[in-house]
Order: sequence, then structure tokens, then C-alpha cells
Amino acid sequence: MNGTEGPDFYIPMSNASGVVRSPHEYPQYYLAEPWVFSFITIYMFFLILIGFPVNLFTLCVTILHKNLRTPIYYMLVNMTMADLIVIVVSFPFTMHAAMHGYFVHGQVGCNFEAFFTVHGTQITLWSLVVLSVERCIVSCSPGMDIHFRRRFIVKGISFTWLMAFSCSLPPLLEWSRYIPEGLQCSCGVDYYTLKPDIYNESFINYMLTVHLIVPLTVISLCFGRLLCIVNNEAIDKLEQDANCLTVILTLGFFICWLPYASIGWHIFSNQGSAFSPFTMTLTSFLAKSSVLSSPLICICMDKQLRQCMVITLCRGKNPFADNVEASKSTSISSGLVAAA
Ligand SMILES: *C/C=C(C)/C=C\C=C(C)\C=C\C1=C(C)CCCC1(C)C
Ligand SMILES: *[C@@H]1O[C@H](CO)[C@@H](O)[C@H](O)[C@H]1NC(C)=O
Repeated sequence: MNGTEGPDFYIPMSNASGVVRSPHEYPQYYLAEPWVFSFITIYMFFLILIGFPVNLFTLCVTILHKNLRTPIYYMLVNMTMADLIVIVVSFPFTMHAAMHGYFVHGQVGCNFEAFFTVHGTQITLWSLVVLSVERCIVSCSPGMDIHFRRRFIVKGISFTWLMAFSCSLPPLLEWSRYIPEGLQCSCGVDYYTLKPDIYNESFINYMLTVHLIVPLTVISLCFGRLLCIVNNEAIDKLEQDANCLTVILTLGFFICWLPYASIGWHIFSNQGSAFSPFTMTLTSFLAKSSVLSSPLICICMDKQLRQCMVITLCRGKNPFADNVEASKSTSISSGLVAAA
């Protein structure tokens, strides 16, 4: 046996020596040295310390500035809100668990932590899908009505929440389950056992198909079409910039999440094979850093957003006066999809 299975855990270590204990009740220092857990604690602390203000600030600036009311910024609001949910609700659990070397909050805490991580991330993933489709439609038929585009995006936002729930809720309703992963201080869905009584196999197949392969395919098809119109003179420069930003946002997301998804898939399709708890922990904590990617990418690539941020920072006291300033500055500067 390459692992030890319990009622609500699976530890990727043989219990031949008898050291394996429930990750809900005992520290897991036989999986890794205590300093590794301390390192994870500090890492989570920094993710919260940087991720919270950066996402909150981006969210506030995007909402306050009236000239940022174009589809791409609606989606940015949705994505930073999702990041904030993950940072505020899930990350403190992960950090606290790592501090103690095991999942101190029991099964309820595990459900809580994993539910909000999966939910927030799925919102971001489906936001990128909606954004890619919107980019594709707009670039292929330029001059489209802004009201139509707004309605499309608002419907798109409800769609992202619906899809996110359809991935994050089932494990709470006994279709699959959330269990501790890797070094046992963060939770994810159960790739480790087949558990016929909770139809685990069908859920993982459903999740990897509908919530990974389908979005990846739709995004790839849309980007394929965008590639054909790159350097097309008929397309507005600002729309081209927005296309570019969408592509980079998507790349950032998948760089963070594809290693985790592949390891999960590998473990699932090779039931019982040996794998290191480090690999799972490394990829799942890389995945967690994706809460930084969308705001940082937007701040780096989007001049208009940066200008609005500077305006807010310099005269933070009166956001309404800021709006006037911001509108003035757009008319003289070039920014993303200002023409929309
Ligand atoms: C730290 C906690 C983690 C990494 C929790 C687990 C996350 C999942 C079960 C993720 C599932 C997936 C998402 C959210 C988006 C990409 C595809 C996916 C199915 C791997
Ligand atoms: C343990 O892992 C090895 C290598 O991954 C594999 O060949 C073997 O079949 C596994 N044992 C069990 C009982 O699954």
C-alpha cells in the first residue's frame, strides 16, 4: 500500500511503521519537517498581506471611477471580488492549519476552506471564459452597441456564479467530498479514492471535463480567432490592447492552476500509486498564489487603471471629485477600451 486511507482522509504514506495519524487530530510532522509547515504559514501570511490590499484597492478604484465602466472592468470587479472571498474566508484557515501542522478545524473547517477556494477560483475561470467570448464577438464585428455589450457582460457575471456553484456545492451535498491534501493543511476534492458510495469517480470526471476541459477549449477557440485579426488595421488600437490583456490574464491563471489540475488528474487516474505529499502541496500553494495574478497583471498592463489609481491615492478623500478628474484625464490619454 502506498497510502493510508481513513474515514475522512487519505495520507500518501504507508502506515507500515504505524506513524500515520488522522490529519484532523494530530500534527503531521512525519510527512515533513516542522520548518516546512512554518514556511507555508509565512507564505500564506504574505499572500494575505499582499493579496488583500491589492485586490481591495483594485476593486474600489474600478467601482469608483466612472470611466472604468466598460465590459473588461465589469469582469475585473467580478474577479477581484472572487479573489477577496478566497483571501478573506479561506486563507486564514489554511494559515492557521499550517501553523499547527494539521487541519485543526476538523471536517467543517475543511469544507469551508475548500468550498470558498473552489468557488472563488471557478468564478475567475468562468470570468475569463466570458471575457474571451466577448473579445471574440467584439473583434469580429466591430462597432457593436455598448448597451448590448453591457447586457452580455451582466448576464455573463450571473453565469460565472452559477457555474462556480455547480462545481463547489456538490462535494458539500455528498457528491464527492472535500478532504485534506498534500501536507494536510489545505483541503481539496478527493482525487485519492473512488468511494462508490458518494459517486466520487463520476464527480471528478464531471469536474475535470465541465470545469477544466470545456473552459480551456472555449478560451482556445476564441483566442484562435483573435489571432487571425491581430494587426488588422480595422480593429481599434484600444480593442487590441484589451484583447492582449485578456490573453495575459488567462495565461497567468492557467500557469497557476494547470500544475495542480494535472497532478490531481494524474493521482485520480492512477489510483493507489505512490506520490509525494510535497508535489501536491507545492502545486496547490502555487495555485493559491493566483489570487494575486489578475490585479497585478491589470496594474502592470493597463495605463488607464494605473492613472485612476494614482488619482485615488493622491486625493483619496473625495471620490466624486476624483471621478471628474478621471474623466478629464481619459479624454487626453489613451487607455484600454476608453472608446467603448
Ligand atoms: C488550497 C486549496 C486548493 C488548491 C483547493 C482545491 C481546488 C480544487 C478542487 C480546484 C479545482 C479546479 C479549479 C478551481 C479551477 C481549475 C480546474 C480545477 C478543476 C483543477
Ligand atoms: C504503489 O506505487 C507503485 C509505484 O507508483 C505501484 O507500482 C504499485 O502498484 C503501488 N501499489 C499499490 C498497492 O497500489
